[in-house]
Amino acid sequence: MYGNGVTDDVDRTAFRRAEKKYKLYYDQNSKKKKQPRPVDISEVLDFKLILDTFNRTGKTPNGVHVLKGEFDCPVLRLDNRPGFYFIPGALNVEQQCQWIRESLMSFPQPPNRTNHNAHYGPIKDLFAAAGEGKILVQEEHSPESLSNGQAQRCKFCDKSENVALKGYGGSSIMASVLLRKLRWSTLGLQFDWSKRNYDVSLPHNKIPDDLCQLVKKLAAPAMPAGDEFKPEAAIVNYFASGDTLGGHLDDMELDWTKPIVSMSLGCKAIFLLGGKSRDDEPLAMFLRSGDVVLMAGQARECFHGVPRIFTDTEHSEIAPLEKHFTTEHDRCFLDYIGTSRININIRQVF
Ligand SMILES: O=C(O)CCC(=O)C(=O)O
Repeated sequence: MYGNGVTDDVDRTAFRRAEKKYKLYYDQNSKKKKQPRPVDISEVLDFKLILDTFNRTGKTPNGVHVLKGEFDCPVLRLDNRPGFYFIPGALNVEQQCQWIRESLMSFPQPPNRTNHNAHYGPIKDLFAAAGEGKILVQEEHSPESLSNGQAQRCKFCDKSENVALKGYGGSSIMASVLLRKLRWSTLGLQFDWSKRNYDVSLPHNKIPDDLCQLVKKLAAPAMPAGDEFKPEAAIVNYFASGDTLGGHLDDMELDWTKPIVSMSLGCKAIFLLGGKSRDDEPLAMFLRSGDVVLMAGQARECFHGVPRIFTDTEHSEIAPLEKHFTTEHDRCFLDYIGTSRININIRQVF
């Protein structure tokens, strides 16, 4: 799904054309300054607006329904995408802040793996090290690198200390650079991207209890009657400006009647929900901080992806987070999320 996630031929499929339509491109103006190319969002579904209108008038667009009363928040569903549910603003701002903190401080901690593992081995305390201006030093010929198959052994150093350590033949990189390049971390059962499967032999911690409790509740509208969701694995996606997630299916879980529970945090994004073929015209919709999407049953067979996040202040819609991350200690979270998006998607694997 990452890297070469978009495998179809350029522009051949409806999904690929939609990705290109919404992707961030830059134009150069006469003063040779890069400007984001304007994007046509007139066809992007806005479930927040649909819900606001429903609350005022009792009306929804054709094919959109609001399930109200049965769950903690109103849940929207679409006639033409059975198994897909959208819960606008399912997480309040305190919950959003909590999961942003966790996504940055604890979720990337070993034994959870991140995209950096393959190159640098396990990295502890990346977010704190980035805030302290530390440098990650790779020791290329350490005994560990030979015995456990990791490419390198890494540790953080203060900048001054690093000058001396570099002399031993390692290379170094700012922790802040690695933080900006953090693309995913995995919780619970660890997903092996190279084999596109869960590797149950890898050491892992259970999904934290408070996340499990929350997700069980959120999953309820998409669950088979009388059944309870079991959160066993999660993938946390980190998006910086210009990052995209190519069209893909999540098909490595055993029972597709169980939903994937997908929580959005930070900057607003466009999500594409296609059909069973990349040739099916995808629906584009906005995802804002606090929105939750459920994909179960037939929706599990639908291609989906994220072609765009909006990091500019006019469109990112993170003002509620700015009001909450106010203390000196919280400044670092706001600095990150002000130009980033985090997605936590939780799965029942078996
Ligand atoms: O970022 C999102 O909202 C979608 C994430 C997703 O599709 C995935 O990780 O499989």
